[in-house]
Amino acid sequence: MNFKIVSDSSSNLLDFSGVPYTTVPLKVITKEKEYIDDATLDVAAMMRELRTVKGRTGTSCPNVLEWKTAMADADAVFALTITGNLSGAYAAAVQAASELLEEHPEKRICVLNSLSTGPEMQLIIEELSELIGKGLSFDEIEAQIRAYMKCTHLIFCLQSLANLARNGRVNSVIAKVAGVLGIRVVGVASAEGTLELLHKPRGGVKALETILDVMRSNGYCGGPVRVAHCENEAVAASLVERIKARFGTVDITVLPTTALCSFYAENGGLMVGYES
Ligand code: X90
Repeated sequence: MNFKIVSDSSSNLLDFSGVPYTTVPLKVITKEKEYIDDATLDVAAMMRELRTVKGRTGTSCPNVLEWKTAMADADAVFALTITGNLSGAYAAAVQAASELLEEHPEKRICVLNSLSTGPEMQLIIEELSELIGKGLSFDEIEAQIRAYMKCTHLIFCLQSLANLARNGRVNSVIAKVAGVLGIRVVGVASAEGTLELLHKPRGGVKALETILDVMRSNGYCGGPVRVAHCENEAVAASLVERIKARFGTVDITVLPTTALCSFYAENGGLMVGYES
């Protein structure tokens, strides 16, 4: 069987070696322009331009045809999407798989709703790649990855929820009542794949300590960690140091967010994927 992993671009992982891999891009949309979340985009330039843009800005998910095209050249596909509760990406991928399977019943396609995004998706992609590398059957890989996904988590720290609230991805009434539109907030991807706001830490150091506390109380004990940051390399590095200081040698890597996560996490945003 020739296997392939297809992810939408909210994983921030536009390239991945070792196994056939493609991303299908989400888009960031302004009145004048569409930014396609792929490896050719200059994300820093997009973020600069967005600061001066007037009028509505939003995003759109990959369509059925884009998913189908990405899935078409393999016999066995694992497709991973951003949470289906905040985006149409999962529904489009499911539709693409069902159309492809109708045309090619011999194919195997498994569409996985991450109920999350960013670095939690990165962990799932890396695990899929390992399972494929072990030479397991399609069904075994599917069973193992679904089990693995039960113990991966996402925690985030954002300096602004403005784009999330404006686009209806976080309840803006709750955001206002909680008083979090102007200040730093720590939250997690809930079991339903929505944003759950947990804390309003005062100060950057407190925010990092809060992330560590939440991870630990949620069962983290030294497994792999994937960090993504939006123009916040120094604080991401400081989080890595703190995790190592508390847990010792940890397999931990840091990536910048690409377009979709940059748009919603906004400047200063941190996202952390980990295993419990
Ligand atoms: O379909 C679309 O247009 C995309 C909509 C995406 C909406 C949410 C993206 C959130 C990105 C923010 C912090 C982590 C949130 C975790 C949610 C489960 C990053």
